[in-house]
Amino acid sequence: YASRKNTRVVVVGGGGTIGSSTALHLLRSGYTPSNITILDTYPIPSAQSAGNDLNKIMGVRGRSKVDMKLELEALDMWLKDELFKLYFHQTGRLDCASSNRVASLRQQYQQLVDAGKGLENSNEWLDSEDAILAKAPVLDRNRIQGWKAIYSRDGGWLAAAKAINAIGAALEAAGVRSRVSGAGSFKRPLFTSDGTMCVGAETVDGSKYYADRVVLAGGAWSPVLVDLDDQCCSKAWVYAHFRLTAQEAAAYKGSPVVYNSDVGFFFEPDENGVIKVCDESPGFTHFKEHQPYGANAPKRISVPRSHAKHPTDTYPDASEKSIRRAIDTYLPRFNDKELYNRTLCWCTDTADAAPLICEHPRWKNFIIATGDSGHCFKLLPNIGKHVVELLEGNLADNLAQAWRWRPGGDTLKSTRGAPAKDLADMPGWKHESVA
Ligand code: FSA
Repeated sequence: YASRKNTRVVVVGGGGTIGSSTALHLLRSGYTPSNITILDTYPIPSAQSAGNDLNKIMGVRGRSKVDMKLELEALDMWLKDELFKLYFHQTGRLDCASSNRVASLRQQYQQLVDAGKGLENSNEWLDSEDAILAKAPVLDRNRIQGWKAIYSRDGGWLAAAKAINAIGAALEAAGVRSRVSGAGSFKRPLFTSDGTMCVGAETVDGSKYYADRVVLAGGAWSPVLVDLDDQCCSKAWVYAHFRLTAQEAAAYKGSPVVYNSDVGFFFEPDENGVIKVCDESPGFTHFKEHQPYGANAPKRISVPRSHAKHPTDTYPDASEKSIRRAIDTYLPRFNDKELYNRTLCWCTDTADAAPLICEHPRWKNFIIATGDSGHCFKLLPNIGKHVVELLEGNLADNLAQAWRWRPGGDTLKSTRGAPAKDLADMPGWKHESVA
């Protein structure tokens, strides 16, 4: 194995969450900056990345042992790492449930307490409306009747695009090579003449980048670029924004992130008084006939359609209803606010909601790093460290096992409440711009 100094790595999707983190950890591990090449259609933070967002949720949920370990490691970095700590707003996080969902929320709380990581110190079970209102006085008592909640003091929100941007600045300052547009858009891997070993990547403008390792961190575009044997199904989730006056915003400053799987979630206003609201849904697919590299014929694939390329697209009429419902539940005094920047945001789901991070089974040195399943932004500070471990052949067994190549299973439903619906059946979102 060549030394870190001499190993060349191409990161496809280097402008997004997993890709930028990978490039950062290559740099921090002593790889020579000019031997690291990040390719992306857009400059970092890539306008097509789900991470290119006002905010994302931070919290330790610990659904599995592996998740718990990664989330705790990430938390430590969000709190202490000089590059990341500016972007963590530790407002706390409220995970709420009512009626038939209370039992599973209670179980989630017990799991946190039983993990043996001291999480009983940062998590609190809130058994009444009063207890919930004490943590989030901005909520309306009439709208939270019968709710219970977990309050996590170590949760909050992440200034997502700003954090990726900070990685981009660090990469650029160090001299990491970056290519965008046609020169940054992946077309295919390059191989040795026997076709078994990847030696680089070609982009749509015909440029060829030779490397010892190629990492495909294409997010929701990964299954479009390379045949992943149906292990990832890309889906869109939705959000919208509205603006508060300075006076209105003051009361919401420091409010925890409030989440309820029947409703959605919202964040405290940013420094400009902007609140982002999300509904919760199983996501929307966008199936098309498409032939990713490595497939021997076209197949049905959910192909993202980005807001960056289609800025006049919004979201389905049904989403307007569910976003309005979330506002009415959480922020009823703002029911009449005008919404703007209604957007589809693309992630890619695996069947079991664990990422897909492994070497391609037939293409040596071609590494897949995708399948975030909507839960990886919180791992921005550390996910790339483990991609580098994989590159170097020393990824921990439990991570390698969770992230292995594993065809089969239902990616359309994944671990969500229902299978995704297709955007073809959801009117209202598609708006062709008039040039
Ligand atoms: O702490 C978390 O993992 C938040 S997930 C946030 C979310 O919006 C999901 O609720 C949604 O279903 C989708 O996966 C995108 O991410």
